[in-house]
Amino acid sequence: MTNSAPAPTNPQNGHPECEPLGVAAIGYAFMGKAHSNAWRNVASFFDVPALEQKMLVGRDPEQVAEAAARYGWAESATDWRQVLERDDIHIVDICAPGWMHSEIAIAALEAGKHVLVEKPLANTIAEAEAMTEAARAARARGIQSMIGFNYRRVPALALAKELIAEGRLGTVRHVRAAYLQDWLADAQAPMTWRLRKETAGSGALGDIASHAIDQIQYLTGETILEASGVLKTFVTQRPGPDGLEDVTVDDAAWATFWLTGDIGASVEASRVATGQKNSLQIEMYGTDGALTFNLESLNELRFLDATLPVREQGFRRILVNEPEHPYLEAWWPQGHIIGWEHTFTHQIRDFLTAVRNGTQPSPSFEEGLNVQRVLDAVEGSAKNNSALTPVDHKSLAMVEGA
Ligand code: SOE
Repeated sequence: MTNSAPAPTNPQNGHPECEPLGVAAIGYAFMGKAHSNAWRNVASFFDVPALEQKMLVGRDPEQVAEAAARYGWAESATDWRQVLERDDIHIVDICAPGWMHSEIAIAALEAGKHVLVEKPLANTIAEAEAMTEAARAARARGIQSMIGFNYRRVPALALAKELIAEGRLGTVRHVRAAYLQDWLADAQAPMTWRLRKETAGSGALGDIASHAIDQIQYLTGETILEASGVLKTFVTQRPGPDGLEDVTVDDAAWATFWLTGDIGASVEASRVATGQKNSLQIEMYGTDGALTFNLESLNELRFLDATLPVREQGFRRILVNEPEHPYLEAWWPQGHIIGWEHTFTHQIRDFLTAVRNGTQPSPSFEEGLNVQRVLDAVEGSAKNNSALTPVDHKSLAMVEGA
């Protein structure tokens, strides 16, 4: 920042927000790498507060040091508590496995750090509730928090949200979503933390159905009230470092939902869907139109306008790559498409904008807790022979409290 530029003021706590904002990330594997790339690039494309990548934290000292050097972090550490002691670190980005989210997030918020955390919010409802309470208390002190449902930042899905909000689908009645991967189709695929309940919370349900559930509620603006579900573990043991280990989470999940607004929805999630690599499919059907999307062609949205004469109707492919589409003015000339990693850059752009303006970024921890409650209802239903199960929102104020 130049000396002449005024430091941005945080209207909620009245203190000038320090610039550059110091950032630390916890975790350097898949998500840590994706987030690091976004922290490194965001200021090259978007107007965001000045930031510095201060510290990357991970368990293995050599690997985290190597990752820090490669991903542009000034320092590395093996204990996340070091981050809390640093006055020059203002933002903590939690990319560690789910079982670590609540302890780190609550401690960071209490230490006055803004927090971004990967989805799902936590492994249990109790943890997610404690995080949400901590986020509320911190918000009152001008400290912001956000959960990383990055697919909200796919331009085609952000456009879908705009079209639905403008009423181009009329009354939405029916939603279908599927999130299909195949990295566990091979029974010899090794054990990882993602396959243990104590570290991951659940399997395909929390890891990928959570994205579909978030999208259904985000796109429609409605809330899931009831769920019924089935969970299945097809490969019950997998090779670990010390021999075969029990898999304690689901390989696949099926759920049907009923939402406010009288919308019916279904979600399928699988990590054993042979041939499907990372296919998040969403279909929405309304009285006046329909939309379809597939993450494997993420620059495209298909839209059918049912208000046209029937003989002219048909799904149109919109190449969502024009400067007037969400986020795209910042990137390349039209038609020079973007990819999956850009969603994380958009997410950090939105998070930093909210931090600068002293406003609550979305999705909030309340929204993360809401998804957690839906996941919990699906698990409860699956244990109870797919019985229709109310989503225990406690009160809808909890959902709307962001
Ligand atoms: C990140 O958004 C994420 O949800 C990962 O955590 C999943 O494992 C991935 O496969 C989909 O994206």
